[in-house]
Amino acid sequence: MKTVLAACVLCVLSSSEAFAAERPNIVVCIADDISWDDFGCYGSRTARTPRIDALAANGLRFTEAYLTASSCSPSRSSIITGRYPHNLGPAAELHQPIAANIPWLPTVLREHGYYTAVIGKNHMTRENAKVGAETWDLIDPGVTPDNHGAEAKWVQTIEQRPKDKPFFFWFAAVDAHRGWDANKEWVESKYGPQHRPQDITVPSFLADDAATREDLASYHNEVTRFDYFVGQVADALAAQGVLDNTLLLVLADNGRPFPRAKTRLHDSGMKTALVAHWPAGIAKRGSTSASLVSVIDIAPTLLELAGVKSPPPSFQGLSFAPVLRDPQNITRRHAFSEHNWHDYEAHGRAVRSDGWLYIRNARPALAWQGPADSVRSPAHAALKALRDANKLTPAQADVFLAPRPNEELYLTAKDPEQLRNLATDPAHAAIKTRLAALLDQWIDETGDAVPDKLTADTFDRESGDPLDRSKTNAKAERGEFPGKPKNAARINAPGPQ
Ligand SMILES: [Ca+2]
Repeated sequence: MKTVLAACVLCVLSSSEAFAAERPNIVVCIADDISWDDFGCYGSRTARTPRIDALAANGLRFTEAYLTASSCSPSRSSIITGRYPHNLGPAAELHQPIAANIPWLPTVLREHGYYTAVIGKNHMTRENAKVGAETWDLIDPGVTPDNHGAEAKWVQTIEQRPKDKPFFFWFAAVDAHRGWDANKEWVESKYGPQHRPQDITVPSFLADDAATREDLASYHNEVTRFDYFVGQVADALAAQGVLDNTLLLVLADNGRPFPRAKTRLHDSGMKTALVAHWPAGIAKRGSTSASLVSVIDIAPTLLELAGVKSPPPSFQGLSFAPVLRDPQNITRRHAFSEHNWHDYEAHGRAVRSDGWLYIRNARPALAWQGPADSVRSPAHAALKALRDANKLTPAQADVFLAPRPNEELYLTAKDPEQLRNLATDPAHAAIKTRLAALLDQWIDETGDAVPDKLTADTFDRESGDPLDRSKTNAKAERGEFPGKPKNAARINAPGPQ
């Protein structure tokens, strides 16, 4: 009798209606290719992001949040499963699917009564299976004739949702991925004036010329359009009276699509803005947290807040819910990131700890010139012109550097662009040894490896053009992905945290 009674109570408690009033709704607004410091609330002097700045001013802004990959689909796949890229199966590499055995965050939330939708860029696939209604109630690419940023259907998704369930929305913009469609689709009455090339702050590793400034201005237009639609989401939630108990997260999947940012392990590629807005759940509004966060922590946080008592053991991250309750709380000490194949062969690993960044490169003979879309950009062409005229500064020359150092070590607070490699400085040998040991421990415990035959370049390094397509079938030419030798898709150990 007791068992039956307990089962009934459990049944009532776990019904969606019972929890709908208490469990938060969750909206993740994820931008495409925006570096952390290209938001006003992260100190940009160029970007116009008033709506995200306002969310930060009324919510919580994380100052030490890091991606696990500065590469679109590996980064998104990592967030949605709460796992490191090399623990995803083929998805460690760009455009490749997540191993079939791995549970996804929205599937678990859906099983616990949430209505789930992905609207916009959906760059997450599953091996040998179509991702369908077991994961998402609604899948929509979100593009409309006058909005190729994939943001125009976010508000209608909020309005048309079933009202008897908490919801999890993954609103994924294509802004600010190249090409620059925001310029053509600009609506001044909504987004304000377009950014002017003369007002841009140019990062030190880019060329400061007219073409680069124009390239950056177009990029910032896309950042501002993303900001506008994040604001629309907040307004729609408020209009429906659900803004108070909705956790709204704003972040990006990787750094800006310019040289020395996207695909890099350095902060320009791997650090992300992370703004949390949730009036009912964030104790100190307008605060910042210096707690280290890895984006694999997002899924465990959301599962905890959704009241999922026994989540599948596959999630490797660490909930940062304690930080939402008190921004002084520190949940994570170390954060790890990867650089795997993305148009070009690569294998780099990084650990951040105590304000230090340590990078190890298993393919030091190869330049880290950025992904093919960046190599084809006006900003990259401007650097090539300086290179050919022997006029590169050391910061700019890093884009073409080959061979690269096997190891890099930076004190990021004192060297925000990571231009001064301390890896061979005897004064910092002890910290390097400590970080190298942490990285070794993580590699060992999570089953990372450096296969002999990694996937090779599929684009020309100088021009960014695809290599001879007549020979391929890109699939037939794929090498071994880094988790394969140790079957890391089956390993759940999180490594050092
Ligand atoms: Ca991206």
